[in-house]
Amino acid sequence: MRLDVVSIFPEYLSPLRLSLIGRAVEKGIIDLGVHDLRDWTHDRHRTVDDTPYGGGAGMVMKPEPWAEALTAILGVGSEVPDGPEGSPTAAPASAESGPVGPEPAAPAGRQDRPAGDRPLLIVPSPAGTPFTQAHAAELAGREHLVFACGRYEGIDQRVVEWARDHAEVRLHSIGDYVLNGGEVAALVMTEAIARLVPGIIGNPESLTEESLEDGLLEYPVYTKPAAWRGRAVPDILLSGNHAAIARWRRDERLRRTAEVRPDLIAALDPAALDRRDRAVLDEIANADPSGLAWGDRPD
Ligand code: 6GU
Repeated sequence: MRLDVVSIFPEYLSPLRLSLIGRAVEKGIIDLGVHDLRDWTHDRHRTVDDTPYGGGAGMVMKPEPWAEALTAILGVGSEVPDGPEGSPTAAPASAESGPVGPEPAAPAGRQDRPAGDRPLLIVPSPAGTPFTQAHAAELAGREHLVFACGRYEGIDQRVVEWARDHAEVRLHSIGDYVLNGGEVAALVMTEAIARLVPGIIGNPESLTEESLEDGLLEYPVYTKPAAWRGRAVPDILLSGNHAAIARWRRDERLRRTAEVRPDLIAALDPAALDRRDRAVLDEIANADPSGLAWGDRPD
């Protein structure tokens, strides 16, 4: 997988060189480029922002540096220049020497490739679609992901519109709160994606049993000692009865999820629930006087 990130704070992305993703980059499973947007400016002050049309607080990221950066990174072919103040679209020499990402952007012309192989441009934004595990799993199979990290009040809207002619473009949010910029959100999304890329995690089984893969939260886990500060590990986990342990774990997942994320329970496919699942959920619903039993729920 090729992974490019563009930011005015490339140092913010240095965690991509650590741990799991860092090792994948070293092994060549992930080909990483971190780029400083200011490398595509041409004025003395390396300006990336300007005041918003229509007024209002804050600054907006100018379209020209973004278009030049994305032209180089997405491998856009012959483009109409921006106009009199526009400039050639080739990446400047320094573009590929960000502090954490010296690799060149791979050329990625697109018209003649299958849709899934087109570069995918992800714009982290609180106005985007909520990013989920299902998105992470889908994106882990992509050839080329590019994250465009905005700051200030955002990037000029025309950049997104223009980019749609050259790549698949998606806006994603990581939750209902406001960050100062897209960098941390890009880190969150790349971690969720990269750990699903084949060859990155030693034991792929640990991926399939996990929280949210099937719409439920994780069961509680325990390790030695069996008794600690007056608290015992649940007996069943010491029983050696693997079927009973699996059932207990599933019950715990259902209980936990019903307690803290009833929205996830409501979203479950009823066909994915067995009789025992329904009994556990009914028990929880009956214990809660305001709750509807599973079978009584609308839909
Ligand atoms: Cl993706 N960006 C910013 N700036 N704030 C956010 C976010 C993204 N997701 C939640 N809050």
